[in-house]
Amino acid sequence: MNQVRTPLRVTQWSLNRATEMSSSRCVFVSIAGSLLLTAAAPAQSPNCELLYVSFHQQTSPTAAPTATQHEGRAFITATDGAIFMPTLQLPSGQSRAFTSLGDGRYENLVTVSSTRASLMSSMPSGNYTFTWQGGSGTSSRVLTQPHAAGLWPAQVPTFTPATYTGLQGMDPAEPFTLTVNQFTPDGQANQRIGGYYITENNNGSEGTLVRNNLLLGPSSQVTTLELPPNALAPGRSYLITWIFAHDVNSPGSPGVTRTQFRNATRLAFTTASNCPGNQCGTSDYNGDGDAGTDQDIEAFFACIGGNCCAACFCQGSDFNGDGDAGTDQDIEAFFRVLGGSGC
Ligand SMILES: [Ca+2]
Ligand SMILES: [Ca+2]
Repeated sequence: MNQVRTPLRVTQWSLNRATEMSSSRCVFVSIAGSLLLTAAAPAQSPNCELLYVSFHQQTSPTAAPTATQHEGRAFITATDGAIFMPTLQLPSGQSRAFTSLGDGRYENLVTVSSTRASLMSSMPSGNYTFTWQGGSGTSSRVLTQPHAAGLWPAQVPTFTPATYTGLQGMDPAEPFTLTVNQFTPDGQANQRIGGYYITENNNGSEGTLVRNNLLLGPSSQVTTLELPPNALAPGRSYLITWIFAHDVNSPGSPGVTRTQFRNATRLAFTTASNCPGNQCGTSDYNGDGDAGTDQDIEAFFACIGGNCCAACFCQGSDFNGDGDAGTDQDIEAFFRVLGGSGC
């Protein structure tokens, strides 16, 4: 199975980079670098990409996901040497600066739109010129995006009723089978992406990436993927996003100079808690495997203060399990257990 490499960073967009890393490099054109400079320091060949995404939210086992937002972004990613001060020129002639994401990636959020039509209007077909400074001076590459209306997947990912219902309160200690509708890629697409990723749910926004199972090529058409046991933590809220995407290489550009059109459907769920609620804590309060350390004591008092770490005792500061949190009795029980006694 041709599985996309797990990204190092958390964001939705880093997943895009993960797909880039599996492809070959793009061609480049040196503009200002002299022959001497070019010979002394080969020009870089960063990846240049446009990403169009229609986000959908699924809030019912049976109703179709509804579009929530449409975004257009551009990325330039160093592959073989540092690049500096990259800029993007839109088909309109407008110039945009990129923002560094670290580790060689630069991003420009071109537009956020309420409809797909306005997205395509703000980020239309045409020539996008990526320019950067590097070892050979100033270089640039033109990405031609020929699809005025986009080359969107015909289907929007939709979790089956059983998957939607089963995810709510699922037991993370057990494997879980995720199933979505069929994805039939357009024949014009050079490459497809399907599959899912899961992040923590920060009040509806994507938090830390906890699992990435995006697939390239023919594998992208699978409609069932398994979430293995213990990939998630109990009693936590997550966002799962399934993606159907077309990757389209720019005509005449043999490498990573390409455009991706993506339908993404997001679903919020909370795993079942396995916290007993009425038990005594242990001397490894912070759950790092070491019992009775200074860190355990600090974590316990931080939790009493309202800041309980994710791996800490699941009852929080109700150490003695009597239902009252952070009392003198909890503190006394904590130090008794730390001293090797019972609660
Ligand atoms: Ca510990
Ligand atoms: Ca208590």
